[in-house]
Amino acid sequence: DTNGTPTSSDDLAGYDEEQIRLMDEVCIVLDTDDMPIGSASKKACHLMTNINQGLLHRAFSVFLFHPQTKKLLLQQRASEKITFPDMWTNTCCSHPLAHPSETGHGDLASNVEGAKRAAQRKLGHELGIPASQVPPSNFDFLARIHYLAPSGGKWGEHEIDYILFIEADVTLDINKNEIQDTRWVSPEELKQMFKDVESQSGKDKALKFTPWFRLICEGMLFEWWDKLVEGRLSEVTGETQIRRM
Ligand code: DMA
Ligand code: MN
Repeated sequence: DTNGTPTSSDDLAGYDEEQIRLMDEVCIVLDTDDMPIGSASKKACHLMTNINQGLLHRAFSVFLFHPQTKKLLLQQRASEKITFPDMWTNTCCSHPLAHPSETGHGDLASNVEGAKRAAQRKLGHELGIPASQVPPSNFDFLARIHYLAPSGGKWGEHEIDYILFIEADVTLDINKNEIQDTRWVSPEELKQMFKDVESQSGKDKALKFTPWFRLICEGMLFEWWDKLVEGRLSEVTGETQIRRM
């Protein structure tokens, strides 16, 4: 690993082989102002021992809406995922890689361009969406959130997350190593899902939705979704300050 971020060879014992391989991806390490200060493996970035030392990396979260119905596409993460397995979440999340095409040059506009390219790449990898259906120029950048969330004991997230919206008519070919289920929801249907989770007794409520999706839903999602439905999304895009959540 770069940046002297320690990992141990047995951290990944027992996990899915393909998900172990993906832990070698190289993430962009940030200061708290979202300035790149280095790079480190996905594995190093998601170990709580490193996060507790302040290690922070860049991520993106895509919210994909159907152009006619304005429904949002949700996914349920595969059991194979090392972090936050089996949880329901927004359409697609991952990390812009520490490569020239996805890192940007330190200014927000070029960072956003890198995040959009990463989003197009991962919509292909996770959901099988052809790149031509989600060109980078069709995404809208809403805002950045800085949050920290543990996933069980050893693993967790500590990210500055670029939130991207896109309306697209898509064909899906689900990668079962990443995703076990998908669902298109209206705002009312999503609110009902949250209620259903809360009324379940004897189950661990906190384990049903990913923490970042919860934060975005509790914060801004429904307001932004209304704007999208009204055709007025441009009123809320391009936020420059980082939201600390
Ligand atoms: C990481 O998502 C990004 C956020 C915003 C949590 P992920 O765990 O789905 O990443 P990947 O698909 O690369 O494993
Ligand atoms: Mn992450």
